[in-house]
Amino acid sequence: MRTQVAIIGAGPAGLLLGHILRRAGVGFVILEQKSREYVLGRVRAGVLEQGSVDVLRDLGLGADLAARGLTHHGIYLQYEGERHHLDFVDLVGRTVTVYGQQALVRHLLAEHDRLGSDVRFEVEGVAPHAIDTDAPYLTHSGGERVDCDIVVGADGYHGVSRPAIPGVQALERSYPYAWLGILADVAPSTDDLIYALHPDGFAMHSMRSPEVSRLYLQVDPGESADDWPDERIWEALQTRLGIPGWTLTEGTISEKSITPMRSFVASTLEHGRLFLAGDAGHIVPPTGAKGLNSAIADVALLGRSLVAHFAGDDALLKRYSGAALARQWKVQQFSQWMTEMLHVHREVPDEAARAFRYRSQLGQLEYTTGSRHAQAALAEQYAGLPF
Ligand code: FAS
Ligand code: PHB
Repeated sequence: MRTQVAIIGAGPAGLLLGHILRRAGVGFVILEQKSREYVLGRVRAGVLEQGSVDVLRDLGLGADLAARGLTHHGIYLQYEGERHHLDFVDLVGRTVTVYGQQALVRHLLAEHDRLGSDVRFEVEGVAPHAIDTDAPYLTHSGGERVDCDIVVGADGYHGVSRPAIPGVQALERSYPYAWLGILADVAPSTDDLIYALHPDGFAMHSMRSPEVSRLYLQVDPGESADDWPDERIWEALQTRLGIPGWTLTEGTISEKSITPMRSFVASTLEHGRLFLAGDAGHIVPPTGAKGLNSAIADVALLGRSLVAHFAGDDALLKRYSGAALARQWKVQQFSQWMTEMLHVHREVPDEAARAFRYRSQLGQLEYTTGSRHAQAALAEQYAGLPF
């Protein structure tokens, strides 16, 4: 078959890019290795920056957001039994919206189905070819060849597109902890998200709806969800999130998963006619709620660039990789700062050094919650830098 843009991956990046191209009348196909059910079943990110909400609304995807999205005016930072609210509207005039990645993927896929987009699931062995010529193409185990003008790798951290770039480097670091995330069928016990540093470890209270809570616990990287029966999870959440006069209401846990913590940025998001977007090009630890938002930021820029390309103007496309990576490195430093401030660093071997590190983190939190300037800097980055 022949099309204009061949997209590898039907995660949020691939599906949103397809939506942008379709609105501009640019032909595309999306090839996804997993099943539709698997893609729809993944529970991941939960918070959209103001810029992401604006992009989705401008693309006609605002109805579901308006119906399900929960507008939040800020977050709580908690440490040493104190909970401090940062009011983003007061600080920087912006809000964030709690809207699960699952809801976004579901809505995007429903739109593609409604409009008859060519989104194919369970396509194995996808491989890009001739990406440094003006006639790139994909092949896959089904024996088909997909000729196209542009290939987009929206295939995540473990995809095939980044390795197809000769000499691409991955600048990365890992963290000595992971997150155990749960979905619980219980109304959230808080209005805004709570990020808590506790001597036992980090904990966070988020949500998906007025009836469903999303909570996270810092665990050691080698642990599995099997090591954490429900009782142990709730006991740890009560310990790490509890403060006098506040109750964490428990409920049935419907989903449990462990997310490793890593930071990674590819040295380039392009090679010839191949462009990377989303996790294929970069990963952040979820503490700053930037993974999904970075994918949306990439795709908003790449989509506009590709539409201009097919209209005969390559100026934006030539700038895509540099512009997307410049924004990503600002996101990386914020995610790293939030992560290192809010997690217990048990990996530090020496007890005195460990105690110093923890007390220094408390100093960061005390300064941040005590300074309007520091709060504004956090708010500006959490609510989202300009696209
Ligand atoms: P995705 O990984 O979502 O999608 C890539 C798609 O490409 C997948 O469907 C995959 O099956 C497909 N694919 C891969 N290789 C392929 C091949 N060879 N052929 C065809 N298809 C292929 N972010 C947050 O902000 N907050 C969070 O709490 C959070 N939690 C996360 C938990 C987990 C377990 C993971 C993995 C990520 C989490 N993230 C979180 C980040 C996450 O939301 C990503 O940023 C987001 O999914 C990025 O979207 P995509 O770039 O589309 O990549
Ligand atoms: C979530 O709701 O899944 C979520 C929220 C904020 C984060 C990470 C995850 O920083």
